[in-house]
Amino acid sequence: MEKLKAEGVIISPDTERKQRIPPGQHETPAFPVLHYGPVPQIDTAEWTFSIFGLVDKELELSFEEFIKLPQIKVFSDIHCVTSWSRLNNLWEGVPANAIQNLVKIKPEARFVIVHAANGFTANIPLEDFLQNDVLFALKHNDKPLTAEHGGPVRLVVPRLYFWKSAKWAGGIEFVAEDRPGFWERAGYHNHGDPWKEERYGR
Ligand SMILES: Nc1nc2c(c(=O)[nH]1)N[C@H]1C(S)=C(S)[C@@H](COP(=O)(O)O)O[C@H]1N2
Ligand SMILES: [Mo]
Repeated sequence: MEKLKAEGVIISPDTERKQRIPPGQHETPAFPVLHYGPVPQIDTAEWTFSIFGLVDKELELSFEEFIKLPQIKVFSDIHCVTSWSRLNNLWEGVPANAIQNLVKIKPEARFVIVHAANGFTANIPLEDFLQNDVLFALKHNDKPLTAEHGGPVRLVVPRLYFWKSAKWAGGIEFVAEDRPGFWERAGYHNHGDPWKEERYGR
């Protein structure tokens, strides 16, 4: 951990808890693959990232433009609501809060809707989205994200259950009123804090 810090890696605060496994979870060394529907095969030449909704000027970036943005490394734990936790993940990609340097987010914006392949969405309070350990990951443990795990680009929100970490991300929308996403409409909790066991229901 000290070595990572010295290298400038952002340490997600939950990894520094004495007890790292939240209530009702168990640790697994595996990296299960979990999502609804087929794995989309995304050609980076065609991939775009859209920033829209409550911003001063909507923006669309190509993959080439996206990977030129400043990048960070984040060390975090994964907590899936189905009860597995995978510790010690190193992610690399574009910090979510860097979006603020690209567009001006209007003061009415209170939630972020992450848009992903096949119409998948996840809703996240703006405050949670702008934490310094949230990123659009391009790499996991020093290797490009595989398609199964959400490549080329997935969101990672370390402090919430992993269903908020939308794979195959293609854009974000800023909204004033909350709009429950795919798993939230299917009965998952609207917020999803693993330390409060916000698993199902509101
Ligand atoms: N686009 C998309 N992203 C998604 C999902 C999904 O169904 N579609 N499922 C979520 C859920 S429930 C989990 S547990 C994690 C699993 O990520 P992994 O397959 O890399 O372990 O992805 C999340 N992101
Ligand atoms: Mo999940």
